[in-house]
Amino acid sequence: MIKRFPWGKPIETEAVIRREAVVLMEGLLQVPFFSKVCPGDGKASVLTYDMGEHDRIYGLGENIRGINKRGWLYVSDCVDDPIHTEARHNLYASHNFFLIDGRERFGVFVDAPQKVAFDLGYTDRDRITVTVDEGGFDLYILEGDNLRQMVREFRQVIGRSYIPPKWGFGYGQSRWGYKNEEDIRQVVQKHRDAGVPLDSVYMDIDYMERFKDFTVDEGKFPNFPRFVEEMKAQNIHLVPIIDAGVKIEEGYPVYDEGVERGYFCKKEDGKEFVGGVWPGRVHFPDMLNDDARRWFGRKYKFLLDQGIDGFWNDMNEPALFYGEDYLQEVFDKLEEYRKKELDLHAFFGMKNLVLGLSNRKEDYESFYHEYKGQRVRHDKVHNLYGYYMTRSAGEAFDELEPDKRVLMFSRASYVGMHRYGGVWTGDNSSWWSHILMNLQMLPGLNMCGFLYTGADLGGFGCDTTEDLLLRWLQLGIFTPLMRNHSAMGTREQEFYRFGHVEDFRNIIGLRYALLPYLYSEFMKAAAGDDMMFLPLAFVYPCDEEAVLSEDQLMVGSGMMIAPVYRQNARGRYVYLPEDMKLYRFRSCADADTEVLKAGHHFVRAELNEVLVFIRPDHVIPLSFGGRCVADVDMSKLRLMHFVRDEAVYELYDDDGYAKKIDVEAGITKVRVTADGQVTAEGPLKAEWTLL
Ligand code: MIG
Repeated sequence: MIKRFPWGKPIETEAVIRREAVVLMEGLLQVPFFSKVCPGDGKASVLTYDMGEHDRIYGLGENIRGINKRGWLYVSDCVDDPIHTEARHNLYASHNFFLIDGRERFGVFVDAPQKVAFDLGYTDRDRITVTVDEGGFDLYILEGDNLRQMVREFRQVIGRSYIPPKWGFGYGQSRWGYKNEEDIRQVVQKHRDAGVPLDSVYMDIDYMERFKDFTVDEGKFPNFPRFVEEMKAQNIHLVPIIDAGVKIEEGYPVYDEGVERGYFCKKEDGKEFVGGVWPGRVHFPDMLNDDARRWFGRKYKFLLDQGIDGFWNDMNEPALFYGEDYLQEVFDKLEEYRKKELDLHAFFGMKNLVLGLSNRKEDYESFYHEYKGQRVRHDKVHNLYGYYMTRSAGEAFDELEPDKRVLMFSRASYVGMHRYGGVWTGDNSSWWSHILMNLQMLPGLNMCGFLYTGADLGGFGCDTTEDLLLRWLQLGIFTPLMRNHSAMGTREQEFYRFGHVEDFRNIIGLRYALLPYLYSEFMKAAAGDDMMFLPLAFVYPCDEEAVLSEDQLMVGSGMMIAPVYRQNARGRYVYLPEDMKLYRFRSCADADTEVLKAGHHFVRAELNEVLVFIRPDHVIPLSFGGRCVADVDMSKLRLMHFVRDEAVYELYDDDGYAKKIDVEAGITKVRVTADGQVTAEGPLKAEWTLL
């Protein structure tokens, strides 16, 4: 059961959309579990909970550190900061839902669009302190005895997760710096020539005319619709980026209309707030204002009309290189420094002045939204901005493309946005530790409704290496969003920059072999408000070693993964909570298998080998691969199997586009008996072989 404890006048976020399924409680003072509740009137509110020594905490979505989040201070305050070290407190998202399991078991969702701090045993290792910045909020408390079931209950009230088109499960190649059609053609050609599958190429900010949203630079793309066609003919989807800030430039229709209709965020004095981002000076569309949101969403039509069917929304924390008013102050102050002797204090004062220009608190406090008929200062709703930008697109797609799914994922997000798009996890780095971070984030994201998600494979910042990319892909082949992306100025990291083409062909090819399973598991999770990536703790709650596992995950119903994330490793330790069958893949056509007993094992995995573990009495469908998602032949399927008695797999499939989903109707039941008999019942007519 979920109970809601409102405090003050919460700002409606529309994260929870099934209010009727939640029991409304009177006030905060009745809140169970928390030992101290200090609802702040005009100041921050504080809740504290005393943990048992070995209580574990799961959730908080996109955040650094472990699957068990205990022992750190996490802050919900969406920010664009590309250095994701373990010292960080906040990233691009605010996902305020977590579960505690141990002496007691309960769930907490702090529905508050302002800043919220989760001190989970940071100040005092046995205490949780949740601090909500000034303002009202809704506190939701869930009780239950099964973690996965509790997540489902939460997910039911926040609404169904976004579902991408099936091609969105294909491999995507991206790089900040592809200049024009020719660059993109080359990327595609090189994949096709080498037999490395590919479904999409991403277009970063350079495709635009001077970084203006909803424009295409004609110098670089002389006939864009024709180019989109040319790519489609090769089964390649182009996916352009859209940034939050709108360039200030007279004669640019998005700017002109926005000013004329009053759709940009304004300051106290009624003038539009001016910030600096890639296009130079920009205004921020008021995504929280219904009319402005509808207006901005309709702008995506410009690209949809040219054949585009996927987008990524960036810079929507919103990122702010500088606020113009403050920039002027800084210039003035620098003039003063010119006259000073730069001693220790003066020098650092000057330096910090410039460093402090970006994403500055006072700037976020200086502009307003028109939200549900009220004027609301930005910092009070800061964490909703990316959510509402993506919502603006999602709502427009429902009108413009009622029958066809459009690919959409965002950088900034809040719970609720999961209904409109997925997320990628932002500017990670080419560090080995970030493979593990990618893995550890997945269950938390799923808990908060974000199923369509993935990291920049190979790492965004810094220089990658071939082995790092290979190892990262070995995790990436399981994530719904599988995209290789990197920053301008870093080492190029398309597969063909490296020597071992075959390894890339095999690993990426394996993704396409796994597609029937991954798509089926994703769709069932979305339709059933379930998780696709689970901590072992959620499946084996009574097995202490499983509960403590931080570097393995369950993927769907029958599979466990344990990727290698250390350089020069030739294998790794894996814990098996029960007997499992290991498939060690070198390609989608070449695997050796071995049944391993429950317990600890050192499992070999060379740089070209992927480990997949199957639970007893489970089977997993595999295709023969393909050069793109459309190529994958669902009429010839193989089965990975570990059958002692009997296994039944419910394989869901559909056309990959329809927005209306009927899971029951799309399921084919595949039954395998211990003696290897395969029977199938359902819409899919396939030839089955055992692998
Ligand atoms: O400030 O568009 O996270 O994926 O390549 C950098 C350029 C802006 C940040 C995104 C990244 C993208 C980059 N953008």
